Formats: sequence, C-alpha cells, structure tokens
Amino acid sequence: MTKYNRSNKPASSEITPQGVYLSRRQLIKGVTAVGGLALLWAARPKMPGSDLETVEVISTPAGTLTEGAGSIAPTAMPTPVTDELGMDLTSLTDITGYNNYYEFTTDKTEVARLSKNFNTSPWQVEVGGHVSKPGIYDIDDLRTKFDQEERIYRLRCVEAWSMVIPWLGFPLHKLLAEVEPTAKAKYVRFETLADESQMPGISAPWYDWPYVEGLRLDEAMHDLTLLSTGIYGESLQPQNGAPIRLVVPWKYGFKSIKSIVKIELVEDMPVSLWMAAGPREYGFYSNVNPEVDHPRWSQATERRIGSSGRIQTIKFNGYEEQVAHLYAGMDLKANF
Ligand SMILES: Nc1nc2c(c(=O)[nH]1)N[C@H]1C(S)=C(S)[C@@H](COP(=O)(O)O)O[C@H]1N2
Ligand SMILES: [Mo]
Repeated sequence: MTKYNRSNKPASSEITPQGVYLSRRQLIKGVTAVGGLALLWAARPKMPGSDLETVEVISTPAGTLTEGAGSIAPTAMPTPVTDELGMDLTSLTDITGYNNYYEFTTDKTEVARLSKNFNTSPWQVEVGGHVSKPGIYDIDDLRTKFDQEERIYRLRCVEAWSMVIPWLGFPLHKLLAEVEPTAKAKYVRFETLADESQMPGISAPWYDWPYVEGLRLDEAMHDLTLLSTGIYGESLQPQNGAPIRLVVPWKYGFKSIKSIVKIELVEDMPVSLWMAAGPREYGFYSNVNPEVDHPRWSQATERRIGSSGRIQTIKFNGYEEQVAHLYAGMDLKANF
C-alpha cells in the first residue's frame, strides 16, 4: 500500500486537537527517520523512577512504532508532516475556515459561521437505482460498518487554489459492493441535502438545487475514491460536508460533493449542478489537468492555501499513476 493509504482506526481516545495530532505524527515520522536508534532507545534497560514506564508500543501498518513521552532520543528531530509528495498538510484552521459550499454562501470565509448549526443528526443516506440490494443507511451504521481509514489527499479546486487534507473515511467501493450494482449500472449519481430552512444559499435562483455530482462506475469503484466522515482524526464539521461527503482527489474539488443524502446507480451520465450551470466551462470528467485551461483562467499553476506564491499543477493532481488507465484512449481536452 502506498503512503496515502495508511490505515487508521481512530478510537475516541485519539480524537485530539490538531496540535497534539501533529506532534504525534511528527513523533511517528521521527521514529521512522531514526530507525534502529529509536528501537535501541525503546529497548534500553528499564530503570525504576525513569520515564520508561510511559513508553507505549503501538502497532501500525508500517510496523511497530514506539511513542509516548520520552520514547524518542533527543537527537530525533521532528520532521514536518506531509503527503506522499512531501507537501505539508494544510492547517485545520485553513481547512475549516476557507470553504466552498454554495448552499450556505459563495463567501468562502463565511461558510463556517453560516453552517455552524447545520443539523447532521439524524442523517440517512439512500443508496438505490440499478442495484440488487438498495438500502437506507444511517450515518452511524456507515461509520461503524466500514473501517475509517486515514487518507492524505491533495484537494485542487477548479479556481486554482489547493490544500493537503488528512481525511478519514472509507472507500466508496465498499458501500457499492454491499448494494451490488446490476449490469445496467454505468454511472453513480450523488445528491446533497437541499434544505432551504438551514441553507441560506439555496435561495440563489441561478443554481439548480440540489447539488448533484456524478462519476463513471469505474471511477466510483477506484480505491482512491473516498466517502469521508472526518478530517484530522475528528468528525467532519458542517463547512466541510458533515456528516459524509465524497472525495475524488484526481478531479477538481467541485466533484467532491458534500453532505450526501442520496447515491444512485444509473444508466446514463448524470448532469451535475456545474454542468447545468456552465456546460462550456464544467464538463462531466473534470480531471485536474494543467494542459486544459478553464475558458476564463489558466490551470497551469495553483495557490497552496497557507503558503505564498504558486506551484505547478500536476496532471490528475499527482495521481496519474493510479488513475490514467481509466482514461486510456480518451481525448482529455474534449472530455474535460
Ligand atoms: N454540496 C456541495 N458540495 C461541494 C461544494 C458545494 O458548493 N456544495 N463545493 C465544492 C467545491 S467547489 C470544493 S473546492 C470543495 C471544497 O471542499 P472543502 O470546503 O471541504 O475544502 O467542495 C465541493 N463540494
Ligand atoms: Mo472548488
């Protein structure tokens, strides 16, 4: 398994503030970096009255690591926490304070405030269409039925800004396997709640609510495609799409539809809210592609939130190796 796919089953004891989370992660990286030294340090003779009793050995998919106060040699410098490309994680403050969620407002810095009291419990997700076993899933069932993994993904908005986000969630294919798509299922259509009483942005008449997105079935079945329920080890906040949202890291951010209430397996390509709003500007595929500009701006570079300057945008947002085969033989300019 690649680094972005580390398994992580957060216990309630792991629900920690970001600062603690980061230092814990840095600790783990530090241990990895010093390798044998840390093992020696952990295995050193225990002496009464020392801090050694606090050393805790935990098991991770990467092997057994030692953590806890005093478990690392002072020479083990904490290293920054990054994604698999070495890019720093975006701060929780930025991830929860700079959002696109048009059901609330188009003002990115006001989404958090306006969505603060959004009611995410009880919450159900209806899964149906061309499936053998349609069902209505309670959010609590989805959280417990499927292991919640941590996935560190880059999120590239079509507006040419980006973040690096440590999501919690489970791959969509696990849920799809449960409902058993039939031979007629060719696409997956997703819908967000549209509740005018809670979502002030829905009064805007120029969008065709509810927010709808879609994937081809093979894109939906790809292991990178995540249903996310959390960020930084904590439950999603309303502004990030609580209680459950899609994350498709190789596509522009708008494909990652928030606060999902309905997932439908369909025969025909769904028309997304953005395709309906601007068919010349927003296509069905919306794969991140620095070679295909938006009609009104370049997609060659992006602004990483929390850093200055601009960085090169990478084809398929850096996931080309994993997803390019899905588009073999397709003209990516025509199928934008
Ligand atoms: N329902 C819904 N989902 C949505 C949006 C939206 O307006 N409504 N905005 C999209 C866009 S444009 C982006 S970039 C991402 C932003 O996700 P974030 O705020 O969690 O970073 O959510 C996407 N999902
Ligand atoms: Mo976006």
